[in-house]
Amino acid sequence: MTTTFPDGFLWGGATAANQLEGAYAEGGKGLSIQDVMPHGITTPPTEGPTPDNLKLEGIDFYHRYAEDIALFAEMGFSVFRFSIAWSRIFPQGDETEPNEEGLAFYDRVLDELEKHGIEPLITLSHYETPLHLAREYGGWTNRELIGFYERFARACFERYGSRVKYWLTFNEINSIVHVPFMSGGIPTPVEELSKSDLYQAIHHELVASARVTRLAHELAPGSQIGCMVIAMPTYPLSPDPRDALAAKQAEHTNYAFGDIHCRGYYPGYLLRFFRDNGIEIEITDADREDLTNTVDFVSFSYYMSVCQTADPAKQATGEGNIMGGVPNPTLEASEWGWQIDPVGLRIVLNDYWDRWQKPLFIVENGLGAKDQLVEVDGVKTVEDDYRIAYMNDHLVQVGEALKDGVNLLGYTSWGPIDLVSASTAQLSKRYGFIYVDRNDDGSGTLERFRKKSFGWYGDVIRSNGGSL
Ligand code: BGP
Repeated sequence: MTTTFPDGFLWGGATAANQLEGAYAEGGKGLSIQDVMPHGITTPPTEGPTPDNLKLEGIDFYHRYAEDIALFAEMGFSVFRFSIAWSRIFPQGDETEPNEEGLAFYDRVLDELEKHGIEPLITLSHYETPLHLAREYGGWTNRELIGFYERFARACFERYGSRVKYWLTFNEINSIVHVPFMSGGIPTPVEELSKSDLYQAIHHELVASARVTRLAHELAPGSQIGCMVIAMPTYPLSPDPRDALAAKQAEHTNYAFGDIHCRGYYPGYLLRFFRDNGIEIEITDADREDLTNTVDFVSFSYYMSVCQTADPAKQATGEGNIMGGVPNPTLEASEWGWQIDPVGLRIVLNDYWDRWQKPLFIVENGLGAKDQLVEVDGVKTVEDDYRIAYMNDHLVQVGEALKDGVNLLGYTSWGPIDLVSASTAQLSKRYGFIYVDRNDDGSGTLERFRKKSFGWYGDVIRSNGGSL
């Protein structure tokens, strides 16, 4: 079988602590913002953890990681992306000493990965700001968060730096523009949050990301640090140049994060956006210096594309899409309104490579769907041909991008094992190759079952993309 995927291409899956670990109060863990977000991203947080929050138990990866990693190994994973729950290491976020029990848990996960020859890819912050930092400090609007985050990162690099090469600083850092509480731990209701406060918080995250990049290079020589953005190509709704400009400007909102991470300074279009909108933020000389610590690679999630128009009458927002944009009349959508666009992935790969000339890493992609557990020859499984079709179509386009000359390090599908959805906080929006018996009402045995896609993905990995 011929393949366009290079030798050593990393194949695997991606997860986040808050969506699969569970054990929210074990091992000395403090509360994170997710522990008070039982109903997804649109409902205000609760006072404390409530029993209807599926994330509190997740899929119990905290206790079942060995079994789950063995299943990933069975598919042939060479990389596994997971996040370190900040509040396991610094329960409140502002302590000076890390929590040993929390550190020890990720030692065990890393041991297990090592046993199977799986490379770890760690996200330092995946929508999991310690709740205390949100409530007492206003989340990332507060400059003090830079120091707390740096201390957390230092503890991780000191402990795991010798065995972890790939690190991501903030998951989907550009999502903070749309979901400031989940992404930036900012408790102010969106309607009351000023643009200056929002962009100040963004600035703090960008400085923190750059400082931690420098720190990793100092403490863990050879480590590779990436930024992580939501990639969502935005097409003009029509050939009208005004629509093309509107699309470009919408892309700028996303590009800005990659531009600063890769170039080390604020782009002119963003400074103009600040001027036009009366946005004033504090950027010190030391911040400017810090920002010059650029990333080694660019990683991104890719689920969909959108359109943009200059015509206010046509500016309807697509359903279920936090990033905005106008639905594309040429594309089908998932059950949650996310428009399916495999070619868009080739476009993004070319675009990012042309723009930044840094190695790329696809760290999320997949189809959320309502799966049906059935019995075939006495074995419980899910016949998820729709998921196989989605992923196959996307990976074929990845192959095309490789032929276009794009430098791509690897591919981790989102949620290789079913976990709690970020946007809906439910389990019924499933992405996995492995089905987990847990339902939206919390019932279920937590037993794991291989879906049809499990075998399909294993074949893709073993043939290094040759079976696509
Ligand atoms: C990304 C997040 C993930 C994840 C994924 C799928 O935005 O980084 O945490 O959950 O999207 O989204 P959802 O779970 O809402 O379907």
